[in-house]
Amino acid sequence: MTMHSNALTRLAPAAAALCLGLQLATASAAPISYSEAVDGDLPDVATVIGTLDAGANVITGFWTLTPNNTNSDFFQVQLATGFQIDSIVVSYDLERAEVANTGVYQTSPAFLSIGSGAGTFTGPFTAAGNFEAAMTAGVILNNTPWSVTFNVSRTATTDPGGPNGVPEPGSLALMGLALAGLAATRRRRA
Ligand SMILES: [Ca+2]
Repeated sequence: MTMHSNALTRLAPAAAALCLGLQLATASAAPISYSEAVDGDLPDVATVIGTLDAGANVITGFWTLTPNNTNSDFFQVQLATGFQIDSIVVSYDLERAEVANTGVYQTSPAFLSIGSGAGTFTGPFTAAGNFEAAMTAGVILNNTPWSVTFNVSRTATTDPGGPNGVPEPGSLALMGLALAGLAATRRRRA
């Protein structure tokens, strides 16, 4: 057996590994969906509650008058390499929360103040790291709801299969045929 005739057997595992890698990359977790009503009251010290995925990552909570009359809800989310935050939407009823003091920041790799109060903060924010929302209200009606939505997409350079982010079976088959053809060509030349 010549060195060239081994090309196919060397390339086949590589092609299989490549296909598996693409499948794993697209079989990612769903966008974050955190609700204080379901998942528990957020603490007043920011803790990471999840990693952002493509789509609308929605965190909802509510300010309560108990136990300390100044309920503060802090949380952090992580942005992985290959994703970007297109916009962050902070929403609450100003009529119910007169002294809301809320802020959204990127805390790593560098500190960046993104915006305060209710509103839409338009990115894209592309630096992988941690983002924090500090939701604090002073004068509120009890059980005033708030929400923070991170709209996330894949960055263009890491999108494996176009706008939908899903590799087409046809393109994978073509890639396999190309690798097999390359191996066959090199074998014939041997
Ligand atoms: Ca709360």
